[in-house]
Amino acid sequence: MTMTNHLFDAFRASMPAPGQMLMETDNGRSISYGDMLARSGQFARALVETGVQPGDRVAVQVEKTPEALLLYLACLRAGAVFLPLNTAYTLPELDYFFRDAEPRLVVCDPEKAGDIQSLAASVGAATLTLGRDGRGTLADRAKVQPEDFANVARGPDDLAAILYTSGTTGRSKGAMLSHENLASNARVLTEHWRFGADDVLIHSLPIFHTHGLFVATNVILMAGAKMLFEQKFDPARVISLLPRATALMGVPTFYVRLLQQEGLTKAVASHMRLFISGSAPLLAETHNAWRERTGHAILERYGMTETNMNTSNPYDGERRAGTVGFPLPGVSLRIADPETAKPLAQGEIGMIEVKGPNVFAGYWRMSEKTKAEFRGDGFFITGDLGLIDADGYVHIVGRGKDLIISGGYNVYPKEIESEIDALEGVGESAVIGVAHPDFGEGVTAVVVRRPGSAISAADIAGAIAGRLAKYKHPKQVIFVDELPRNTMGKVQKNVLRETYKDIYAKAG
Ligand code: MLC
Ligand code: AMP
Repeated sequence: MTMTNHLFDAFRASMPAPGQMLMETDNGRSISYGDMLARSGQFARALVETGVQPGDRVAVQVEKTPEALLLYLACLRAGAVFLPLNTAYTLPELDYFFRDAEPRLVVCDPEKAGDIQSLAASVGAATLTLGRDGRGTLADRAKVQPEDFANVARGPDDLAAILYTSGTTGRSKGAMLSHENLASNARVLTEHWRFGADDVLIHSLPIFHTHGLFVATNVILMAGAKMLFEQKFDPARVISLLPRATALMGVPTFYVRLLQQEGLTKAVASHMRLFISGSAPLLAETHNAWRERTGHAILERYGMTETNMNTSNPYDGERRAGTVGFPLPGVSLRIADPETAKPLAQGEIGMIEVKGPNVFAGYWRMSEKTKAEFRGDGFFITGDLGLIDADGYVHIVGRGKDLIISGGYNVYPKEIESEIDALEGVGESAVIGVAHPDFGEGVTAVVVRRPGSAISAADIAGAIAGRLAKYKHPKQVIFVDELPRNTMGKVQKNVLRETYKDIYAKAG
């Protein structure tokens, strides 16, 4: 009897002939669909041999390699919960995730294994390694296994993955994503964006977040298509790949940097059928410049870790700059009063709330927090402020949550403020996002010194270096005598954002 494994079976159902390529890497490796099936089976067996049982978390902090993707698929097949972690996370950050998620197994880069192994052991997890060359103790254990593997049965509601998103309160929350959350979204996106077996996607995103892992990879697997799998985003490389590709998915910073390349022309982009942007707002000016240079209208979509993708501009029809398009099929979206939850009239600005098979199962071991972020009728409160225009396009006009998005990575000010405030010599701080030409928003710290202290920007940078991932570090630290406050005593971040709005105007 064959077991059903909800998400993997969905991929399997659209799998092309085993000899068809799934990916080609920038260092000349090719992985066919047949290889994927055989090797993910070996990896799944290695997981089971290591003691991973259905429902166990497998925490993974590794460089982007085909083997890292095989590990994701192996987790699905073994019924484990895949827990990817940004390679930039520091040891104190990892320590939190391990304590919270209690993984059975941690897979890390061999170069970091010394430090990570003891953190993992302190929560009772085993450690295996997987390096940037695809080798390590996990790969060693996998390659001696038989290639066939009887998938562990998993239903639509079983967990496939936990992805951590930082919280406004400073504590990261693990968003629990079910097999059906991922399967339904991948299916809808594949159809909506017309992906088919002939597509070739340039994959230059990291694979530890929703965008690179689920939106990009799951869509390719669901379409039986191929990826040009790049270790990291390199604009000149991307331009050189355009004539062999049909689609690109990126964060706005990708498009800003590609526009700086002289080689970006209509001719070089003529083989492409689709450019997609998301994870942060794409400026209308970038959209327009792209259309002028390449003849293509970038298709912008909107999603988040908790919900997968919610809206998309149309494939046919007008892709309207500065909007995120329409709710995807199966997704209900409404604009509500943030305080009273009362639905608002068309054109009014309010909280974006969504409901559908894409919306996550809740935060890992945080039932109160989960409850607080859903309305009684099951709509999830996104924290994004928006409106629906007369033609039905959704516009995101701001955030109700105190969040900065830098180069597509979320940074929660509270987390940085807590680190800075803990330093001797600091009275208080406010961390804000300021318009940045490359990253969209630049993380900026406004700091009040304690009387008599001479603490400098370099001192602050040095102190947080080993504690916070690099992309969270302030690009500038500004010292002031006091922070602006309203009559309630609350720091007025809007005043700070206005005061410092031009500090990155000339940055590149
Ligand atoms: C790197 N740095 C960043 C940064 N990325 N700083 C702020 N914000 C970022 N996003 C730091 C580096 O540590 C380095 O520090 C310096 O900036 C310059 O590095 P770089 O070489 O220019 O960076 P690069 O490696 O090119 O990375 C930039 C990037 C990358 C934009 C390509 O950040 C990226 O791939 N972003 C994609 C993020 C993503 O996938 N988001 C999706 C989340 S899912 P120093 O000091 O050492 O020089 C989601 C849901 C949805 O949001 O809807 O999709
Ligand atoms: P994350 O928690 O990393 O998944 O980030 C999700 C957040 O990114 C959303 O809540 C939005 O604030 C933002 N986001 C994603 N796509 C877009 C977009 N196209 N335009 C504006 N903001 C976006």
